[in-house]
Amino acid sequence: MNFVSPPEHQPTLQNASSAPRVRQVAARAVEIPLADPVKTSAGVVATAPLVLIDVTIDQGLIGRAYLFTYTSAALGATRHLVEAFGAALVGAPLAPWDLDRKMSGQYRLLGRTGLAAMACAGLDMAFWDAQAKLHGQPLVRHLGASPRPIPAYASHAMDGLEPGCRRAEAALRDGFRAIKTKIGYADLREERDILRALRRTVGDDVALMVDYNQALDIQEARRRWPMLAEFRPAWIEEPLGWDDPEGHALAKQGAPAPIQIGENWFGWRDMRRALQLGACDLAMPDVMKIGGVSGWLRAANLAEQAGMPISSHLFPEISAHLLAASPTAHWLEHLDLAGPILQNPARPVGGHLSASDAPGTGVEWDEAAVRRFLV
Ligand code: SMN
Ligand code: MG
Repeated sequence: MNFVSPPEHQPTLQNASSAPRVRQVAARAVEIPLADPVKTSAGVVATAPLVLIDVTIDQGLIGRAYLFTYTSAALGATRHLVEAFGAALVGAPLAPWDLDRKMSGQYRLLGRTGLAAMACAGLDMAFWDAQAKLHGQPLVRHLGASPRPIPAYASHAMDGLEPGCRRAEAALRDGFRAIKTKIGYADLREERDILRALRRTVGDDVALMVDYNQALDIQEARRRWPMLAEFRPAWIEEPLGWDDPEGHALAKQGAPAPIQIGENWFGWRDMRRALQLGACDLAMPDVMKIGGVSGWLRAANLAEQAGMPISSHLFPEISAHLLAASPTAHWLEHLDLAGPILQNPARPVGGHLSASDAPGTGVEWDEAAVRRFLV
């Protein structure tokens, strides 16, 4: 498929001289113990290391966003990059598309990937938050869409048989009609028994997504496909390495369910390459790694060109805005990492999450809680 590269959006129409300017960028590091550690085939994520970003523009208005660094080992470096990259933008007009292009140019030699990409994306999300607040609009309305309930799934982990079934029962009681479990157990029979118990627990009408977190190679994937068919998964997520679109295209042949990837795409070009290679049936960019709001909008454009459903990865607060503005919106992942330090944590109702109708993204810190978790 020949994709038309998403337009490098024209500079915002507002006259740069009239636009408020970026005055200060602050980044704080917190680490929040998780009530439910995220057990994956790649290890256990027991805490949420987050970088909290505050971008102050003229008139004292503050744009906010957070980044999730997966491991505390990456927390300090990411916080430093946000502050260093932010300092280089002080004095620039608040125009998110222009600032996105500026960051891409400034760090072209470094390479906008990895922690550098994450830092740029965090600033981008904060710029868009500030821009929407400046216009007194929720981000979704600032993007030209209306808030609406987005179907959300409860994102669970490699919880084992009994704990996994108990979590699934609790999610059903909370109104979810879709649940993701992480798999990649060493023993295929153990994996089969756990999925059998989960499917029996949730019944046939609840969507059951499975996430291998890159655990398999192509031979093992083909070995597990017949077993998986029994459980009719809604999707099979990241069976192979995130950076193996060719392998995913092979694994997709004969797979018993749609292949879902995207959380590890750094920027829209990774996504375009995967789609051109036929690597997946579904796309789930991570708003941080794909490049913030600017990156997401490019990704949503690519998904629409390909007629591919697009789902979110983490970051439920901002994702509820972005999916409502995405033509092929699919599922919102509900896995609450930042809730303990937010004034208004994302709380799905009846298995759906609507964007906050407060100006911006609705991300506002609970400062007393932030102080408790500061690193
Ligand atoms: C995931 C989420 C959070 C931490 C590690 C892994 C996962 C997902 O890949 O899709 O939720
Ligand atoms: Mg995943």
